[in-house]
Amino acid sequence: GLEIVGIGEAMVLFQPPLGRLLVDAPSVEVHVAGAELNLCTAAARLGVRAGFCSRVGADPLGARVLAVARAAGVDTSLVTVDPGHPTGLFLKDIQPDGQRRVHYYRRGSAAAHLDASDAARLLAVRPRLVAVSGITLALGAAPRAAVEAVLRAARDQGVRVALDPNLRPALGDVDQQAAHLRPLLPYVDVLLLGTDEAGPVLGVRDPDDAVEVFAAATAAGVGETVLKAGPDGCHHAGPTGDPVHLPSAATTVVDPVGAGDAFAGGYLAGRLRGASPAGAATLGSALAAGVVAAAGDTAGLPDRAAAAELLRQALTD
Ligand code: KDG
Repeated sequence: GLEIVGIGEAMVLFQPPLGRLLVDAPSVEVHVAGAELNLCTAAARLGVRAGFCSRVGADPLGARVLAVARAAGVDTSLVTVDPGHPTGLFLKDIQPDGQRRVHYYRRGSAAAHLDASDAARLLAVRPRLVAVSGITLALGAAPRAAVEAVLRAARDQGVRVALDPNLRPALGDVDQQAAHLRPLLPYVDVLLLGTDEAGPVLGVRDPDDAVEVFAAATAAGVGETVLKAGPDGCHHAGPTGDPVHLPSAATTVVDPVGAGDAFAGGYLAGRLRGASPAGAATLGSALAAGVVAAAGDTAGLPDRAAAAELLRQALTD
C-alpha cells in the first residue's frame, strides 16, 4: 500500500531561464509543479511509496504532469483525466532582486473540480498519511469540500494527516485562506508552517517566537508542529515537546520555491519510517537545501542513492 498520498493540483510551469524575465524572454523552461506533488516527489526520492490524488485535463499538459509524476516514482493511479476541463498552468518570474512573482492560469482547471468523490477514492486506498495544503482550500468550494472530507474521515480510518498552510497571496486574501484552515486544525497530526503563516493561521503575536507558535498550534488541536523560518532554518519538537532550533542547511540560494515542499516530504517520510522530529527535520532540511540551489521546484533533490543515505542517517539521529 501507499505510505503517503498528497491531494491537490499539479500544474505545468513556464519559467524564463535564470536572469531573463517573461516580458521579453525568447524562450521558457518547462517544469511540472504543485506543492503536494512536489512533496510526493521528495518522499518518493527517499524510497517512500508516495501517491498523488488529483485531476488533470485530457490535454498535453495533463499528459506531461502524469509522465513527470510517474518518472519521479509517484503513483498516479488516484489521478483522473477530465476531458471537460484543462490542466492548470502558471508562469513564474524571478525579479532581479530575487523576488518571485507567479501568474496563474488555473481558474476552472480540472483540479479545481476536485470534490468529495476524490476524497472517497483517496481514503479507499488507506495510505498511512495524507498530505494536504491550504492551496486546495483556496481553489473553490468543491476542492475545499474534498480536503475537509479527507480530514474529517482520516482519523477513524487510521490515516494520519499532515497540513502545510501554503498561503498564496496570488490566490486571493490570505486571511480568508487562513480562516478556511483554522477549523481543520483539530484533524491535523503534523502541521508544517512558515513563520509568515503563523500570524494568519494561529493568531500569534510574534511568529518568530517558536514557543508561542507551538503553544498556539497545540491549543488549536494540532498533534505535532514544525515551524519553518526560511533562511533561519526551522524549529521542530524536542523530546519534551518544546521547540528546538535547527539552522538552515542551504549554502546556495538560486530559487527558493519548492523548498517547503521538499522539507515537508523529507520530514514526513522520516517520521513515517521512525525518525525522531530532530532526525526528520535534518532530513527535510537537507532536501530543501538541494532544492533552493537549483531552478525549478524539485530539480535540486538528491539522487536516489544520496537520498537513501540521508534517510538512513535520519533514523540514527
Ligand atoms: O510550493 C511551490 C508551489 O507554490 C508551486 O509549485 C505552485 O503549487 C503551486 C501553487 O499553487 O502555487
